Amino acid sequence: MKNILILLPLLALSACGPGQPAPMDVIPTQAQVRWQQMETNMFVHFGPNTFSGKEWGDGTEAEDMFNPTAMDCRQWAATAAAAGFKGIIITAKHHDGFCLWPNPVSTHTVAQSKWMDGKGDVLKALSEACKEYGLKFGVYISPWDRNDPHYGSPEYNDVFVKTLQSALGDYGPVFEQWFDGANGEGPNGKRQEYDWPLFHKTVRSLQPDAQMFSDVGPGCRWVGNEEGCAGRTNWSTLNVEGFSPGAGSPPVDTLNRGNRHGQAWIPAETDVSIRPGWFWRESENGRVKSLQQLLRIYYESIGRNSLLLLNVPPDTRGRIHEADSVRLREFRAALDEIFAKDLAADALLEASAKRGNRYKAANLQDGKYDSYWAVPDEERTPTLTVTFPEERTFNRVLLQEYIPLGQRVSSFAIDVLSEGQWKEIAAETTIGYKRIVLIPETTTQALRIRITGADACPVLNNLEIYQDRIYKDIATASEYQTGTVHPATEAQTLDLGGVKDIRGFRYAPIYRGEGGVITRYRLEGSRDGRRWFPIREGMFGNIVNNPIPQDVPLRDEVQARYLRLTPVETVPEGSYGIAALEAL
Ligand code: FUL
Repeated sequence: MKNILILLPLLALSACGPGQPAPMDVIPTQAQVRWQQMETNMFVHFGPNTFSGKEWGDGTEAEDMFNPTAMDCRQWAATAAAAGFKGIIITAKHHDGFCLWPNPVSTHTVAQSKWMDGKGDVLKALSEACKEYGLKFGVYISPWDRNDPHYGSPEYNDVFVKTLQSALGDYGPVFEQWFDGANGEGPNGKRQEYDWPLFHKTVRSLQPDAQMFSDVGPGCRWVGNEEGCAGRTNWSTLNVEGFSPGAGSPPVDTLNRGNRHGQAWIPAETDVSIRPGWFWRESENGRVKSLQQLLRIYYESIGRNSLLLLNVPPDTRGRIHEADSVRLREFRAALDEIFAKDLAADALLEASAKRGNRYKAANLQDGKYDSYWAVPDEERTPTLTVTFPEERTFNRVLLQEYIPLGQRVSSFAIDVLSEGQWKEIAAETTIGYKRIVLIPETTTQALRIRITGADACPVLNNLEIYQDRIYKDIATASEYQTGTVHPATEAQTLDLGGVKDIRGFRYAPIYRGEGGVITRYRLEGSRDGRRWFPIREGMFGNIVNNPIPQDVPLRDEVQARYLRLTPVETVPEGSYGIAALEAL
């Protein structure tokens, strides 16, 4: 009996060839793998800003401002589930400090509002709706708080820990805790020194499986922009030593691409809004992203080794507006059509190197996550030949690395057989959890995936091939991509041709273009161009991260022929770009 037991492992080894490839030094936790498999989640920005039209509230908003008229979290969950999302993350507390649940350590919450006579609780309603629709539930809780009187003192860290305990302790499992990097001034003008180790410990003790998002993780990282675009090269590993969320984070292009051989497994999450802003506003009902823009985002996030967190902000009723839900249905239908038929499902796969039958190339076609194709340890540049039963036409190649063993491939190429010759049609870098390569439409009977660089023997678990007839490969377009650049000392004057009633104004920086942005401003008006009167001073919320046009409503209508916008602060210092200044 003893002998047989000893022999068994040996027999297993000789029958199946070498064992499982050794993992890389840095690999994901099981919870991180499950998180990555969710692929698309819905972000929900909701709070006082929904009612004020601001992107960043300043914390002085009256609690009664939050008063949804037909609140329905089940409608959000139903919309998310129908769109194929796997989870919802809600702004439980944004920078204005208002809590969407009765947070016992705050006096600026739903409990102080007249909504549902102060008995309402958005986190309770949403967590229950998520459960009903089979979705996971996550929370965004901003450390920056422009309302809390303790902000800017050590006591605030304790208040924030209690806030986390309340939001994470009372509503069941939380799959992701979103920590925003913004760290501005509190109500008394002071900034806070955040106790990150304490915040992390608190989250871990209450929700051990929750992925913590920030610029530098520890669970997952910001992708470095709010446009829905992960790096074409995208490592899930990141160097974190010496960095912190917010101002102390690595440069945005590093966040976008990660670090090869980075110290920790911190994959990218791409957060982007379906509308120009993060919060709902009436004026943007006609500016919901087009199907083509959403498909571009899909390919540049999910298709580039990132999760997609698509923001769909509810309106003042507390419902997802029809303009957004219709677009989401179109998006789902398009994805279903594009990915309906895997043209590689019945192809013959032949690998240039073999690691025994257990790791055969056909594992790439079996639809099982944990069964993969692997080659011998010393083999770094294997080739996989894919032969179809007959000629096929396609334009997408989808590859997946088996990330529980780490991210290994650093470059690969795709060749197609054309008149008896192999012709290279794509040369790319990383693969990661999922990579979708957009290639020109090709008709052929065979193609070849050539791994051209890897840090350890490549291990892939999936190959699929598709023909996408919907996405047109648009360039990212914006109406505000051109403009002029001015020294920060120069004001902008707008002449409306005659005295008009003005209810607000729009400043548009040069989107993805030259020049910096105005972050703080002074606005004045004049009827004759000589005598000027002050209208307001303010700050453009979130404009550095998301340089979209800023519409600023005025509290009281003014009559003026001229408007003058003077920069008070620009980022970077010294100059700013302007694509438009308009009266609303
Ligand atoms: C940013 C915030 O400042 C924005 O308002 C928004 O919540 C976005 C998702 O994160 O850092």
